[in-house]
Amino acid sequence: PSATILGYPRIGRRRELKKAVEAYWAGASTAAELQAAAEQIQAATLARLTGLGLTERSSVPGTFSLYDQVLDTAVALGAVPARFGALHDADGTLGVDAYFTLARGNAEQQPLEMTKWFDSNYHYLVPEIGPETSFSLSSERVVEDFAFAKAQGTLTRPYLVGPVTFLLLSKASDEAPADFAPLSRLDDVLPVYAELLEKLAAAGAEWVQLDEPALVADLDTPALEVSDAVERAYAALTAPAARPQILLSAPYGGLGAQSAAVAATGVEAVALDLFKGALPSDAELAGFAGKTLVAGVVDGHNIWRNDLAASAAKLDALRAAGAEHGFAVAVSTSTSTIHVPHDVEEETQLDAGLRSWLAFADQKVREVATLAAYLADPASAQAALDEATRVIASRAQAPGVRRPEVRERTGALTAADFSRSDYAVRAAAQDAVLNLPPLPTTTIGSFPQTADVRGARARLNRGAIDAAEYERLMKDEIKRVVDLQEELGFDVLVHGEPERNDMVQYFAENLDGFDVTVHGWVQSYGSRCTRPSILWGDVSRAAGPSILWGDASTGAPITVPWAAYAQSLTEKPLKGMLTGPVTILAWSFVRDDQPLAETANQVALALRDEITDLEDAGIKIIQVDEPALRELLPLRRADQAAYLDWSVKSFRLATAGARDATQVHTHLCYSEFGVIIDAIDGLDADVTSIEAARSRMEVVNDLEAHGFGRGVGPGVYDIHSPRVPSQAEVEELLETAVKHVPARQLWVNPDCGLKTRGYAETEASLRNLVEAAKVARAALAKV
Ligand code: THG
Ligand code: ZN
Repeated sequence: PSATILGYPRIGRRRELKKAVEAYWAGASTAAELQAAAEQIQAATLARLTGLGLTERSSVPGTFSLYDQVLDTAVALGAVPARFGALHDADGTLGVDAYFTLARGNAEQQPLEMTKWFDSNYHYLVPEIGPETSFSLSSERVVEDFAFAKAQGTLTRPYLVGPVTFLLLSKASDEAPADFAPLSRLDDVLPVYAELLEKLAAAGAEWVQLDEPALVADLDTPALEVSDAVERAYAALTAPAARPQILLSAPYGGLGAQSAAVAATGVEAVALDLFKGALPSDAELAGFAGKTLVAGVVDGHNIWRNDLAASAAKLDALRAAGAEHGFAVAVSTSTSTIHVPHDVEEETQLDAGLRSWLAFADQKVREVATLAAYLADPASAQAALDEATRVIASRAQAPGVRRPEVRERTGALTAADFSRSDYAVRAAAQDAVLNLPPLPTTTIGSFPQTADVRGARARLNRGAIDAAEYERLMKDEIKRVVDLQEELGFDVLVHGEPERNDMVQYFAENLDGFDVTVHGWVQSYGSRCTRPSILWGDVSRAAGPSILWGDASTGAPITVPWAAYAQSLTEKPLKGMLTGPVTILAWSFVRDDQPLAETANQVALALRDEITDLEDAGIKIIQVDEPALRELLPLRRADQAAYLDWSVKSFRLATAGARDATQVHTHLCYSEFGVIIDAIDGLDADVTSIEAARSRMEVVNDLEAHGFGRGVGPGVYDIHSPRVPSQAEVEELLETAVKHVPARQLWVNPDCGLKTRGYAETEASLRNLVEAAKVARAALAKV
């Protein structure tokens, strides 16, 4: 095909998939009803994509999934970890219940681990592969989905995670020896892939898409080993006579050193990310002779309208190279459009100007079609190119995009704005004010969001209650949460964040330069979605409801009234809660017209203003969460230092205005702390809480090796599961922790916020946590 996209949202325009799978899990619908819902979504997608211009055979990607594409591939290969026992049906297949057991766990087994898909906010399930894993074709769902689409009149291009990426993203199983690498099983998965390709060909598939994003990242496996795997994998997969043609896709960046290996394969087409990655050199392009080069010039990962003229220039260069070297050129998105919402047209509440700057998945399909028309006949697309140029120019001039008062502040920053006093000075000032016991106990910030709390927000939004009533309901909830923490015996309290829908969207709604969507859901994992905000202009806190409240450059307080109310209920220190600049950027759609560092500093200054106001309201501890610090880490090692520099600086800019006596906390979620521990240290927070329970406190080894010198709270229980940890279990983890980290540095807290948990298990878990801390404290006193 001359125009395609690498993938399309699967959740449904109104999150129909979420509703269907959650109903099935709840026992409220049957497997047949779930299948019918899945088919309805697929049929709607086929109609939509063909209607938008993907009319050629094999141009519509078959990227539907009930939960996750990596899980789909694992299940197709039959790669079930031994710890789950026998999940296969008698006929050797893995059915929908086995599939969801791997995704969600069962009474005995934790689910497959979840982790971030490349540098996106999408999470995939991590396959567990060992020498004992047996591979056999165990699900033909991809063939069935193809047959369904064919019956609807569309010949799709079925999708699988490619074998090299599949194994590189897998982790070693519990049974595997210490030095085992899943990639060593390559030769064993290839026959199953080949069998599946053969079945797809038999069903009528002319093309298949094998996704190999691992080729654009620097992973632990040496590049030469990866190249060798690519060569072996695609030699095997291209050998059979009866197979579909293969499109190897390499989204999320340039192929770099793997370009030659990919070019040397016998695949018929290669999709390159030419939005994030550079145009290949002429020598690299020469390697694609005889293939189709699918040019990913339309960004699949962000929502800005494509600069069609710039894309056309790239296509011109490729067409010329293709004529010389003998390859064809087609047009695509750079990545799957799973990262963006369905359709800008749904967002009728947005300003028409802003809407014209945006392209969600459906608009991107049109852009791809336009650029394919350009390739065929440049004159036919000229009007569309000119229109895009005009809109992008108008965006640059629009009010709010560049505000002098914001730019003056970032322009005037000096080194002093990024640093606090020495830690020793701060620690002494904080000790004098806070008077905390050893091993102080706290939580990460959010408490369970009850149906009542969410219901109150929904009623406020549809006008059923007024702001005063909403405030009263939220204050009731805050009082309940504060009283509960007092009763449990916590040392540092939180207000529980009932007023926040999402830790990023809440701030976006209160900052100038952002807008939020109504239907802009994007899958985060499984049935869970987020609605990323749009950061389109210069950022500062918005003016308050009255002109007496806040001014033009520093705006009105956002969190202060809630925090101050909660502090008024207790003698204990109450922790103010903010979301850090890097996380606000990572979980929003961020403007692409200036460096991220500049945008991050603007957000940081708004947070800095908020910290000053929290201090003035009597808040003595302020936590600035950065769970996404690891997420934006560039995939190429060469780019990582520059990222860590600006991201760490923006956190420091947000927090360095705090007084010495104000204790600054931060919280980070994902593991692999070894990788970014220098950056964590560079944040210079007084206290850092981190996820540790699932890895049995392994992180304390990293902290010890690094000589981490400030406060640290390695999480003592995993909040991602409803399981209640026993007091003895928490005591044991604390015993481990004090062996590696000096006790005076240690805090006791759960792994993460409690928002998604229920109250019953939360109360029981927190009670055990506090009691265990008391025992550990008594043991310290004896030494
Ligand atoms: N906020 C945002 N992005 C995130 C997280 C977040 N990315 C990483 C991580 N946290 C992802 N985790 C979740 C956890 C729960 C949900 C979504 C992402 C979730 N969503 C609700 C749902 O799908 O039903 C909808 C939430 C809502 O109503 O606003 O439960 O915390 N931005
Ligand atoms: Zn967390």
